[in-house]
Amino acid sequence: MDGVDKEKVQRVVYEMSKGSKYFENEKRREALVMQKIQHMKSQSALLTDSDVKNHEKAADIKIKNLETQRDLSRIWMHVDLDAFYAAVETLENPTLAGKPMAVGGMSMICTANYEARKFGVRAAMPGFIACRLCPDLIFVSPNFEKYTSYSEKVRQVFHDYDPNFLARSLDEAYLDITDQCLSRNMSSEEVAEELRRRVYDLTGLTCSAGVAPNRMIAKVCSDVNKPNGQFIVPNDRAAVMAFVSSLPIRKIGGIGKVTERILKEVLSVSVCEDLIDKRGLISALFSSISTDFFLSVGLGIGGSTTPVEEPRKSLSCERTFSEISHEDGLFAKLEELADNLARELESEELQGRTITLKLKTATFEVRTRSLTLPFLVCRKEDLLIHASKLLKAELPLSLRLMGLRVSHFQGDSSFLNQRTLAEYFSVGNSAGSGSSEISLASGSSVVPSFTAEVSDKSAELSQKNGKNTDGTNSKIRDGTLVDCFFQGTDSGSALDCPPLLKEMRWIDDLQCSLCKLEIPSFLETERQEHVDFHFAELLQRRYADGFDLEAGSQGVETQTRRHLSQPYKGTLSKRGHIDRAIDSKGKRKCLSIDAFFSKD
Ligand code: DCP
Ligand code: MG
Repeated sequence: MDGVDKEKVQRVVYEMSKGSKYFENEKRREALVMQKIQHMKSQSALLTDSDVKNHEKAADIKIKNLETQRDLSRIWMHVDLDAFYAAVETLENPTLAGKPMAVGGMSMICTANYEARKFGVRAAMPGFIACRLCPDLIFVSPNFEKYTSYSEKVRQVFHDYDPNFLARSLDEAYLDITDQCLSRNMSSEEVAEELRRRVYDLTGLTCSAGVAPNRMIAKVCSDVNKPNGQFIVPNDRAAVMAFVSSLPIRKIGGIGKVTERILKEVLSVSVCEDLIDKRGLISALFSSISTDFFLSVGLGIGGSTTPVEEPRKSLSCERTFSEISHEDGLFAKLEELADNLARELESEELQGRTITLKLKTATFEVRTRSLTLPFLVCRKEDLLIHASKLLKAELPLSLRLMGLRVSHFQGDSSFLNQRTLAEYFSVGNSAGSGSSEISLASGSSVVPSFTAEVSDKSAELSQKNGKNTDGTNSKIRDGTLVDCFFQGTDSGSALDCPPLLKEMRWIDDLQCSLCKLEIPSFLETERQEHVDFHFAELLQRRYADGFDLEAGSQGVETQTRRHLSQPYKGTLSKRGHIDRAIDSKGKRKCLSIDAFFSKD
């Protein structure tokens, strides 16, 4: 973005997206981030100097441990092709060379060449905004077959340098070049130059490379001299520390826009070195896993051994499209996905039990809906039957993305440990008032519920921070639909909560206790959506099971309605009541999850 008039770009993007659904969604997200920042600031204000000192000591122990894991024996290279899709299109049509062009359409751009980037045009920008920024912009429609075929050629070269190279996408990969350097008595710089030349000779594409003792730093390095360049951090602790000391935290994979803002605004952390300086506060305010991650970033320590290849856990495909709300159109998309996925399952000889439907609505809300079958499926027809049920339950809908995933393949028995929602309900319902606890079968890894009385300040702080007094993490994120529920009770006590969601927590700050899905804590939006999903699912099922959310005859359900209708005004429906959906046999129909989600 050097030389780009950033102010102009920001102004144009703001003016052209103002009032759009995307813009409204961004505003909602912004409000949540602000809420999170305020919450963390108030947590921070509660800390005494001695609290911080104690946390610093704990962080110092972690740092000592991390240092023992520092490995300077391997040489990693990260390679990333330059303006990949755009470069392929230019090779196929040389008249595009030197002219600003983008791959994509008016609704979204996949990438732009470097000439267009000078105007501020970039990936994931709507094409109509790109046109305003660069009126001469040429659009080319994407052709994924072409990109896959070029990627295969590039991978042939990668294979010669590291047969176990780790491909991260069509245009990037990590290679362990230690053996190349040793056996051919070449420096890492020479190996990188040779590899880049060979990629160019074979395909006509340029790429950039980064070399470092671990993958985290190598990835940052490949961006330093992009395009068509390389950058090396030698295998030496001092060199690594010097490189990360002034490195902006945002350059690190895993630190996105939201984490960057939280670290900046709450802790005044902007470069990696600050993560070590602020280790006491970081340890006090973040989970153990996040603290470990931030400290290893500050020390420049990343993965240096080739990960053992795990058997595939799932197979999926998804499509982004311009808004579709017509039922036929939505089911046609689903059929297309089922067809595609069935072919891939067939080619990999896989069959799975769990089908997951991912939906991104026109208002940019992402939802996932799953069902686990008692038998294996792989045929298009089977996928379609079950996925259609999931889609049907969501109608009416207006979508811009749909995805389909199959998981729990033959041989994967992890789903057997999962309790179904029905089981939770049966235990919960037998408790009547919802005051009893449900203990999960998986035992010690499941942390205790957070119903314990909080007596002192540090315990309160830990509790708010998602940590139990024993240091384990339990609380689900703040600012979620569930939070409204927890905090909205008259007594303010978590004891009034219904049993299902009292039991929902992030095991080891990673895994959802209800469905075992793993979502790291820094993926905050995804976590929030996941919690909201379980909560809506609970309400939907309860309603379908015959509980009356309105009559107030069931204690728990009365609470449900009261608390949902507080911060999420109109949650139950914009008309202020739930439709009494009765089918032709006089049975209550399952309400769309939308009924519980619709916001004013
Ligand atoms: N891509 C996409 N949508 C995005 C980002 C990328 O479809 N939001 C596609 C198009 C890119 C390709 O993936 O060409 C590789 O992504 P990169 O982030 O590596 O971007 P480029 O290779 O285009 O550019 P760079 O030179 O910055 O690597
Ligand atoms: Mg690239």
